[in-house]
Amino acid sequence: MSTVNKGNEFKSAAERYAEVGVDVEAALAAAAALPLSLHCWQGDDVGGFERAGAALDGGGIQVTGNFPGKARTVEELRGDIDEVRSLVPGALRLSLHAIYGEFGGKKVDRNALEPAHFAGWMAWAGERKLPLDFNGTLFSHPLAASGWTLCHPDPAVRAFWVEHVVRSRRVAAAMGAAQGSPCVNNTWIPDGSKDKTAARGAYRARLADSLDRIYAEKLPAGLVEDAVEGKLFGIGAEYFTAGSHDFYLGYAATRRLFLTMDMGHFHPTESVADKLSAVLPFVPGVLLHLSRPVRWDSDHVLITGDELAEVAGEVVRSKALDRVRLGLDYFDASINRIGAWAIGARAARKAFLKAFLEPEALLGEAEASRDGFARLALFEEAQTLPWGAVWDELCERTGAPNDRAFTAAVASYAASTLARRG
Ligand code: RNT
Ligand code: ZN
Repeated sequence: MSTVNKGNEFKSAAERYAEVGVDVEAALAAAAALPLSLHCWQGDDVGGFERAGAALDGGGIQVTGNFPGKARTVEELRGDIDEVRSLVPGALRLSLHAIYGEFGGKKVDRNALEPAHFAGWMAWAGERKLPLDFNGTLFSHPLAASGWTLCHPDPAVRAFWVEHVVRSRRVAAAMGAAQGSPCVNNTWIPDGSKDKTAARGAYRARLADSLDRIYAEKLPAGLVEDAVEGKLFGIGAEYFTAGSHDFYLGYAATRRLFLTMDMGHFHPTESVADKLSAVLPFVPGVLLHLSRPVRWDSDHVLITGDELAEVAGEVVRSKALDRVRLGLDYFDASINRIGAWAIGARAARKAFLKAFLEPEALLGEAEASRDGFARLALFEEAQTLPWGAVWDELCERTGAPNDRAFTAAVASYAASTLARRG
């Protein structure tokens, strides 16, 4: 680990930040305490454990690459998650998909999901004080192969998926009860049509009806935060996606649900950062899926950049941290999966650290005095303030590797563990 100027760099960074009225210690504490929900599905390319060798199939999302070392069992995936946890500073949660249940070698269909299938996960996570979040899985299944689930014209198929999400909510409630704090239960469906449809309204009416059936079950208070995730389009659903952002904004606002906004689910020039303050007054909360679209919803590994910085900045400025949940959502099988997972989570943590280091008071003054030049100059100054030294300090204090040591740590796990996998 590089020790050049260590200590001094942080000290001078803290002094530099003090000049612009920023308390570095407060920013470090806030950034470390902010929970990021790791997505289990980066570990095995959205495969899950319904059967050996299960793979992502359909749903308009894709994983590309076949880098060796993928987790094949729940034990391997848990080992990988522990490794990622050691590489990422600050508070973490873990988001599971329904297909990651432990089904004991039996075929358990999605409409037969039980909290018992997640008892192993709950025990494992409980030992680590790692709160769980949950997602029903409405893809990679014969009854989703047509591209329709909750909107399917056949009432029997709709009922199957309604039952799946009802049961997913019960699993989430069991997690919430076990961990003593709410489990976010996110629902995303792939439903859409490749080409023109004359029945947009009918599909969406069925979606609203299916969702109403799902949320008709009142769960005990404080266990679950229900979230719905819209989308612009998916592969094979380019023309029409039933669960669009507009649909779910209206649905979440009227049914009092969390609205999920995934950074890859909008037109390229739309800004999730901008949407945050537009939707927060009207929904109980927001779940953000932190991701990186490259030309489309490609779920590239999250890295430091303007879009992530703007989202983190707006989350912090919103003063609504109690109503914003942060989830990661990217999957890349073309590079070391552990490295990919951890780069993204570290980038998210960095972005929030930088946001907590924003010269908030000075910006507020410039804003209040309507001094547009001073405001712009401050934003510009913030770009080159020495936040890298504060990031190194966060890593140091939490026992996570700094960026220099990070690559070697990933390589060491690849050599000791991943290389043994077929
Ligand atoms: C798909 C959504 C959804 C999924 C995960 C696997 O476009 O972003 O969140 O990525 O549920
Ligand atoms: Zn998402």
